[in-house]
Amino acid sequence: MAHRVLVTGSAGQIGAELVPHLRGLYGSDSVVAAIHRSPGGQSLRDGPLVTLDTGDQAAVSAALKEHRIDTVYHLAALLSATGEKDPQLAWTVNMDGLRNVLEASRTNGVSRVFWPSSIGAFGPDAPRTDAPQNVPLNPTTMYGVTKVAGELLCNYYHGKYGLDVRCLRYPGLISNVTPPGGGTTDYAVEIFYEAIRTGAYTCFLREDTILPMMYMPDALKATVQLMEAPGSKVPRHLGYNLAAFSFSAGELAAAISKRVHGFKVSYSPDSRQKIADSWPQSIDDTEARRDWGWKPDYDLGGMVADMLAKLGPRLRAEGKGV
Ligand code: AKB
Repeated sequence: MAHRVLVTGSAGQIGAELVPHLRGLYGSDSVVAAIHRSPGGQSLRDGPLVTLDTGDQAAVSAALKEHRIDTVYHLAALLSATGEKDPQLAWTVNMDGLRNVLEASRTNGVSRVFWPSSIGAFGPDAPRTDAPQNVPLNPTTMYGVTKVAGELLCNYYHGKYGLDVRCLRYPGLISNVTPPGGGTTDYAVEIFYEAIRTGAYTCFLREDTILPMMYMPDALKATVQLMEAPGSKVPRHLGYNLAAFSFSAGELAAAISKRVHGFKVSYSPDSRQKIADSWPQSIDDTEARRDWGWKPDYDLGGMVADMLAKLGPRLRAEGKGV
């Protein structure tokens, strides 16, 4: 079936790669990239591009109608560290935006919606290792509160209106295209840029901090796989746990040091440490594997090798490599 897709938050870390990926699958004209404040990169301009404030439900509705959208990927959101700096704004952007998108989708005949939940949905009451799918979710950040409430809202729209909303609990995502902003797992991307640019990095988390992570190609694969799975394979409309690998900040630094000689890492934990400490170190994604066949391609070594192979030549060409 031909798709007509809208991606909100297209200039963000996931959107910047999901838009070209979906355009490759469905055709450039079929995927409308929506941006808000940030203009985003050149690749977003290879197809339809609109400016859209998801805080404005009428504007979301109008965009869905004008572009005859049947599938929405609603990615526009604030991340955990930014959310702790301004919890009111995090609630407004993350919750009002989601409600507006769900309501506009159901009233405009959209057939499928994707929404990203996160490991941020977990709190200290979840087991630290292999956090199961169904476990008390008592997050201690506003970001986490919006992720839990958002999952419940998605599930409500499915139960009440039959809107086919699908959600993933992403781990920290690592990519060489668009750096994230305002997240707790951002160190795992910044460290690559600094290894190449300066040969030194000061990490804002402790060396022994272990978090679940994933390389962006796997995140794109999981997202499309979930969205293309037949309804019979997606019984869950709350977030699916999604995992690839876990590592400590020290283990990542060591893996990079093997390939970047003389790389120096120091540790100066800040307020983000408390957020990281409230999240599990690894999560159990058995249900995603069982229901729709999820399996990651990258492990830590594969991710590090590919990040350096892609980012190194690019930054050096820009005159930014050591
Ligand atoms: C963050 O650190 O806030 C995000 C996330 C894990 O949801 N990357």
